[in-house]
Amino acid sequence: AGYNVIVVGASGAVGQEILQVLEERNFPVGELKLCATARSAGKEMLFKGKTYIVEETTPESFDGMEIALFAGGAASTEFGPLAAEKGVVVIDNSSHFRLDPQVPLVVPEVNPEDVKAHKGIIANPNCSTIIMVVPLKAIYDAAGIKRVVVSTYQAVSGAGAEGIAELTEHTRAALDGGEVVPSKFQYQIAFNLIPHIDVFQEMDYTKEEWKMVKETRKILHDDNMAITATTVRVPVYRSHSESINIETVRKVTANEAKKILEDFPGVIVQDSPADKVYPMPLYTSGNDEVFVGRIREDNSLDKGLNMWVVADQLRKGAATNAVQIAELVIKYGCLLKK
Ligand code: 2RA
Repeated sequence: AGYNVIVVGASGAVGQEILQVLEERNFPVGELKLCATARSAGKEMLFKGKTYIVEETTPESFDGMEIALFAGGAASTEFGPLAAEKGVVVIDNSSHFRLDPQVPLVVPEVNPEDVKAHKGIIANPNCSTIIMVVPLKAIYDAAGIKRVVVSTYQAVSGAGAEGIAELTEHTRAALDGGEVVPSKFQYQIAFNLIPHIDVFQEMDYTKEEWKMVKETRKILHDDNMAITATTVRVPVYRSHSESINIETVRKVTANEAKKILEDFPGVIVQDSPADKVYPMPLYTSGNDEVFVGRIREDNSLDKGLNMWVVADQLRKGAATNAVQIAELVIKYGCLLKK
């Protein structure tokens, strides 16, 4: 029994994490197919103790499949619509379809019902958006939100396995006095911060910053919410951190906010300054929750909150969120093939 699942982009950092999460959550997998570009075809990968050979993705790869998990990248554009036409429900981690009105953009703790409106493709939001919108939803429901100001401190895993490797290489070279050769990043990432993720667009904001603005409004169904973002690459391996300032409609004290967040699914509050308790990316990696700390009232606003949010970019930021969406597709019975 189970559902026939194809993972596209299986050999990359997100793809590997998707396999691990499918196994950990005991997702009801019937037949499993692992696909990637020709460059990765032939690689062996383990799932539930069984070895699978990665195949090159072709249109025929989707025959007989029911759910497709796309790790992201160009494959989504090339094969996503084709898979959906074949009756496969596509859960796509690329940015390509996220703002398409026909495509639900879903974080299961935030807007699960949107899954039901899918027409074959469901988009996984950008990692930095997912991490922000989980705690944001808790505050939004309790007190309404007028404006959000967010600054991110994004791990190198956001640039995939090569990004992870580059941090190691640059750090070693910097310490050994060797030559640092930037390739995934614009400059040396070791001992540095780079305020440039993706490409620059209108108003000299990057595409990463506009993603946080536009995706959050779509997920919360609130086009009036004022949001501004600054996204920065930092020398951290796997978890993204975000400093979030929120202007609320109704006043919320820090203690009220802490309680609201503690009660929200998918959030873990780590907030005890006297005991030096607050989330840090070195310790949140490998988890699926969004960790929140440094919860304070904004001293400069009548109705404002500050919080520090950290979560694993490869898991809740990508793989786990995608698998949770697949679980909703089954829960709501909205597969395409009956
Ligand atoms: C990054 N959010 O962090 C982008 C894509 N994962 O690089």
